[in-house]
Amino acid sequence: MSSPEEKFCLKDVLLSFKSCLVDNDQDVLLEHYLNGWKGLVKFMNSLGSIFSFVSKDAVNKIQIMENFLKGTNGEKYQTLRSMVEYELNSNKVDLTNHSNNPNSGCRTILRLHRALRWLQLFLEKLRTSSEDSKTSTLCAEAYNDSLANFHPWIIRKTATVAFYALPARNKFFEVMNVGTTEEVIEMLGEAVPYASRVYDFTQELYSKHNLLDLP
Ligand code: 1Q0
Repeated sequence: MSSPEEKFCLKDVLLSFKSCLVDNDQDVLLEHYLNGWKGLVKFMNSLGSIFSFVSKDAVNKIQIMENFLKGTNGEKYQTLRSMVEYELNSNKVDLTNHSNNPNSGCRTILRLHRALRWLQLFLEKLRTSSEDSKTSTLCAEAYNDSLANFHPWIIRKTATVAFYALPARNKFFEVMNVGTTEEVIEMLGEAVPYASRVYDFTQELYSKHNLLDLP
């Protein structure tokens, strides 16, 4: 478990996904979006090293995006809309072959975007779960309905085994550091719609540009 100063703050994550939405939900600020993910990774790390294979991948993808933001074309990566426009116009997106440009911003964000769908489903399941619900089951159901469709067998297997190490629902709520169960449920009720709005915008943007299957 993490030390107190590293304690996960659900509210901060919530606010990152809220504050990344701009232009009436018609764009997403990358920096705030990545801050949301960083908060989630902190939480995942506090659950123990069993999820380090997940957090390593997430951190790696966050890092790729931060490098774009800090790079010479950083201003092109301020928002998802500007990133898509820039990368498509400058042929930085490889639509068919992963090897030419393996780490475009578009394909990297797509991986996080798919994971956001898992998060959205998982949080909604947690929010509406009963006291005796098993977090491993809720997590596996959310995973099977989202990310699993994009993962090879070996990752699906590893993830499914790791889910059994998730803390029980009450412990989970406690680690979130929000307050009583009622307060956690209320917070989740606020969090899910923000994550959903970010997800919906990205899905529409990617679908419009045929980017949803980027290798
Ligand atoms: C709390 C439990 C965490 C469970 C996480 C479920 C997701 C399992 C995903 C398994 C990913 C395995 C690692 C590698 C995958 C990559 O192959 C894959 C594709 O990338 P690429 O470059 O090979 O094409 N990568 C991904 O699919 C991205 C996966 C990112 C997952 C990020 C998950 C972050 C989780 C945060 C914990 C949130 C805690 C929830 C409660 C918070 C309340 C607000």
